[in-house]
Amino acid sequence: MESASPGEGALVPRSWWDSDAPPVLLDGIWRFHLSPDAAGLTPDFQAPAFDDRQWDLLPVPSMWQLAGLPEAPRYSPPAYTNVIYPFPVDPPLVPDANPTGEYRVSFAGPRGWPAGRRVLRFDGVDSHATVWLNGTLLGWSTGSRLAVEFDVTDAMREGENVLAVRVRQWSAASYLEDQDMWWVSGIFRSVSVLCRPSGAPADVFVHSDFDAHSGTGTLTVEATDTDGRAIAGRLDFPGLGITGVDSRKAHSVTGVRPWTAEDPVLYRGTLTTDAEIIELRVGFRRVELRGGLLRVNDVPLLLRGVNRHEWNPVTGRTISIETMRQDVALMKQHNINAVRTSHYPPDRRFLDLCDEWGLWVIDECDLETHGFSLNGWRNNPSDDPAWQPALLDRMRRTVERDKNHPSVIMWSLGNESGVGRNLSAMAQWVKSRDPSRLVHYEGDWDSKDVDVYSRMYASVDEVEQIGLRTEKAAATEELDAHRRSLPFLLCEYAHAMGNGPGGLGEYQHLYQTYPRLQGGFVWEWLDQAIVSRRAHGVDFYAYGGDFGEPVHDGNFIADGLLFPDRTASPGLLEFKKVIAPVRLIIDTTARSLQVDNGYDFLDTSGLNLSWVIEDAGVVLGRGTMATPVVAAGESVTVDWPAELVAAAALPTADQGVTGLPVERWVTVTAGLAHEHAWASSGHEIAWAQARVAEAEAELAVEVEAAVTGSTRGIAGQLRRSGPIGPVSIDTRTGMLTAIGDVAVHDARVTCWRAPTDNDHGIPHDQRGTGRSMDTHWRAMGLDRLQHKLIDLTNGDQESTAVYHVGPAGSDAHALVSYRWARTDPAEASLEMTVEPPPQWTTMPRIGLALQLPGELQQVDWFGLGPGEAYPDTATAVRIGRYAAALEDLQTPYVFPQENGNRRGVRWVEITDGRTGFALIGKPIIDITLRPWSSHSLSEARHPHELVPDGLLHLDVDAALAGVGTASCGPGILPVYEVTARPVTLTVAFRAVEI
Ligand code: IPT
Repeated sequence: MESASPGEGALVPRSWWDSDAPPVLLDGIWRFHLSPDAAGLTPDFQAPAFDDRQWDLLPVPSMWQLAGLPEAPRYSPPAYTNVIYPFPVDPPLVPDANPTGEYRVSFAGPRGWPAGRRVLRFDGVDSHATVWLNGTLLGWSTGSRLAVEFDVTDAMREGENVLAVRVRQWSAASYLEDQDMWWVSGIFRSVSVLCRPSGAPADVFVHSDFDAHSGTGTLTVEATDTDGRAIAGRLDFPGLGITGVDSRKAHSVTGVRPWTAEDPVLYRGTLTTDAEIIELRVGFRRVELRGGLLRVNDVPLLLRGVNRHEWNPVTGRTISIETMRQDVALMKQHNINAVRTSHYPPDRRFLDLCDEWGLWVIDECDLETHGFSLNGWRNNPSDDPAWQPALLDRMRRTVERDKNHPSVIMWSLGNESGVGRNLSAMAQWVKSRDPSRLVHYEGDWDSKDVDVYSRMYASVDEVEQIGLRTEKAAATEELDAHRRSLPFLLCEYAHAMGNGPGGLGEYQHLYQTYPRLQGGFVWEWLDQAIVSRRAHGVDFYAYGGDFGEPVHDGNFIADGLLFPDRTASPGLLEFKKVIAPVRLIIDTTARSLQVDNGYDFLDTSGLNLSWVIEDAGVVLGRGTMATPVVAAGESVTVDWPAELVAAAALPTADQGVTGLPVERWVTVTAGLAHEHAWASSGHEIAWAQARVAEAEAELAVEVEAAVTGSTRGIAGQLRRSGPIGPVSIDTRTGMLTAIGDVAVHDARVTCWRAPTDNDHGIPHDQRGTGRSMDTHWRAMGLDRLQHKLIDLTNGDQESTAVYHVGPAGSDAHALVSYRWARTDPAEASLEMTVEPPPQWTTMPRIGLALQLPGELQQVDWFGLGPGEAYPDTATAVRIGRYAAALEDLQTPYVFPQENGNRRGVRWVEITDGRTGFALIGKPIIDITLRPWSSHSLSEARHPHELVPDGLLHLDVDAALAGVGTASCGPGILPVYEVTARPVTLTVAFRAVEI
């Protein structure tokens, strides 16, 4: 348990296959007992006669720390740390307090199996397992996410068998498994007993090469016995015209359809040996590094990837085939074409799905020693010869299990494990065992052992330098020359924690500009939270610290493109749009559409184009248009169909809403022409919008009779409020007190937001202060501004108030003027000019915050939508007319933070269903509406702590900062910052009745 050895007694690792010698699954309800430490271990529990009837029942597979949840952990609690080990770094020793699960199950030995070896297989046990069958010690194993098999030919009986497994949470191997994830344990993947008939192969290695020039596929199926000698067999692949051929020879097939992630063609066949019929699924493709580029079938790839941990908020790393299907389908639906299995090989069935539905895979070894970095990398197992067998064992088990998956194009040595000889040894072993794929590892920036230069969270500027090949040199000339010959990948970028990631488009632009930049993998796919329950019955998503861990990394575990329940976050929608494989460019002058095909292999014949043209959401016409067949990488321009040209020339549609601005927009959509396993026909892949100049210049703007209305506010306000058009202004302060009948409270400038996870992070690029935005903004006092009236003019139908606005203790203040004027009888406009002091350098927002009656819950707007958007996350939203209830305008980030901004708003109506008011941007505004204040939002630690306070909090912004990715990576790009420059918000108000 405290030895650097990988284990004892296991069989040589091999590839997985389905055969006519089917497994007996031992998954089900087992007996379980947890001991908190060595003293509590059960003597002789492995003896078949041991009476386990008092023990608990626990499902296998499962993770014991999640048992009892959501109420409370029944055994030991889950714990989350990122880099830091949750135990003293004293390798190979681990703490005495070592939660240990003892498992027992009895099963009937299968009858009628052919003669041969019997094998007990564990697909995943976290982290250290000692295994007995019928009291006989079979051995022990580590490598939590790696399969292990034991020979049970002698130990297994035909009648009743008793399997006993002791699973320790901590072992020497824990030092190799410091991935950024929950520390949870148990037999968490399937357990089975297999028959390996006498004379059947011990391993099968399928080589399926493809020559893109000749279109010829070459199939070689290498079946070997336990000594590595070739076994004779017969190959049958009806789809390839191969019947009954000798499997030991290479078979060339002309005219095969190659496998790509875009068109994952698999040929099904069998390998028949004297002892077993093995089912094979073959994809023909050639992965190579040529001309400094990663190519498949000769074509350089552009990877639009994500990092995927295996996680389910209820079952942890035990996940069902349905969840795997859901993940692959969601990835495909969102234009993702690649996955890095961070940071361990996934359940093998996930790779089957990647083969079938098409994803490029970087299969990563189960290795991370990141916590050694906190101790100056002293004693890092990556460079200590004592650990070499363990590291090689992990690499070997990764490659051997997964080597027959066409989707796997790269092997990754692991993650964040520093540098060292053992990593070099792993790379060398991989290259000799499987030269048909590339080797990846990020942790050694000199890239000496690898075939791709890989980095994480590099800034846009640095990535551009790499694209231009003007990056800083590697450690030696030789290493530098090698690295410059390599393509570049961001194996992690765009940290999807909370609101964000911002700035995806800038990276995508670089990938599309510089051939050396072959794409990247967003960190990460899913928020890894745990469903937990508060005493009063409220379920919530728990993160680090919620289980009382003394050392933890808080909500850094909730950093995915999917929320924990696998619904898409705004970040995923943004990613889908940014990486869309097809780009549509609408030319409203030429009445044409340009179709740029960014697929690597496919032409556009799998897509259907359709269009719709609208006046502020009122549809003037819609239809389809013929899709030009554009080859991969090419571009074609076609004319609009006559119906679209005609619709574009129609007079302005009646809005049913008076006086609000109308714009005409055309939207073109590319959807799937056919049904796929992962999406139905019509599923949207790409879209574009453009504003069409209206044929009729005249907009029907009928101004209704003056609506000044009376106010509902307190008497004093009423008396002293002077109506300006539909609004009432306090004549003592120059501040808004009512819009029509709607009382307004505290309408004043705001320059602050509830910090996002990214606002909490210190930008890696260290631009500016080296502090987080949150620290900076609070130091400036932007969260606690006070007003001092300097000048007030009350005129007839207008009012101007000038204020100094600054925080306590500081002599820096903004000069803010509120200028109200009647624009017409029904409309009043505000021009708020804010001149921030130079000391405020960079700010989250400049806008007007209003508090309104809480009954105003219905929101109807014309602008970008339907989802939230910030300046650097505004690609996925489109112009339209949208309606939403207040609660649906809140984005449920696992950690509460600024969210829900609606951008590019032309006008918005906010009502209680009958009356309310409209805001009209001059020309556009950002709006956020919440049932609580930004201050409450910034105090809450979980969404359920947020309670509506009876008011509607509305922010109307003239300037809003982007979100960036500083939670792990670069900060907000300069172009998306709000700098201390004068800003004017111009907005008109109307009272409305529905
Ligand atoms: C990087 C890790 O590789 C990944 O596992 C995860 O922790 C991610 O960061 C942040 O969520 S390492 C980081 C120090 C750059």
